[in-house]
Amino acid sequence: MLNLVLFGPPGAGKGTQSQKLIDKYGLIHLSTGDLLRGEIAQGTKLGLEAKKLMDQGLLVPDEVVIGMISNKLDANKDAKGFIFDGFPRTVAQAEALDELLTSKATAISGMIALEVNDDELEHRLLLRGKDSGRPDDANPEIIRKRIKEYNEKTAPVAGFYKDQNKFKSINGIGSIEEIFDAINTVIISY
Ligand code: B4P
Repeated sequence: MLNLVLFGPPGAGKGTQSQKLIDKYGLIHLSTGDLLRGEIAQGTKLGLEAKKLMDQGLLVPDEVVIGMISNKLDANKDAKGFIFDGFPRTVAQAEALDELLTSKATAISGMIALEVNDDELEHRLLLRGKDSGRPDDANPEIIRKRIKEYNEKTAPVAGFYKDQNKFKSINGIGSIEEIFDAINTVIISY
């Protein structure tokens, strides 16, 4: 099974590259951001709670996203593999993911981190915010809050996978095809 964690700050290109990887490898895409936005669109209690945090650029509680991922893994028992996009975002989430996968007799193949500087991230997110309708992309202050949240809570997740010799970092600046080629080079090495 190919189980890939696509990692990087908000706007690094995780969602963009995930779409291309699904097409190429037939993997199931598990984006906690998309799952949360789905809950918001349906107006569920979970969605209403998550929206308050997401609109401020804050992470939603670990137990909420771990529960969503657990349900999706159970619902896709015959999958060839998974792309985890935007998850795990804390070390507690990474530990929970390892336990969930071990219970299904599988494991993470590797984490691929997209490196992009803060100015470029802000530029990309503001550009997307012009027509995405995402409140968290529309405002420079909220974007900076998301990047701060990433540096404080999410960046340490890289260490978790480095300790397991599963971490590879690539340049996330360049054309979408150039970055996709670099990701594929890493996948071939698994
Ligand atoms: P996400 O939906 O994961 O959003 P994101 O970090 O902004 O990344 P995304 O994948 O959408 O953007 P991409 O880089 O592809 O999270 C949103 C919120 O949900 C979080 O702030 C948090 O509140 C909550 N949340 C989600 N998961 C959570 C978790 N596990 N725990 C707790 N809370 C959680 O693309 C950005 C833009 O760049 C696009 O417009 C794209 O077109 C452009 N782009 C991509 N590649 C490019 C390139 N090479 N060159 C130029 N532009 C490029």
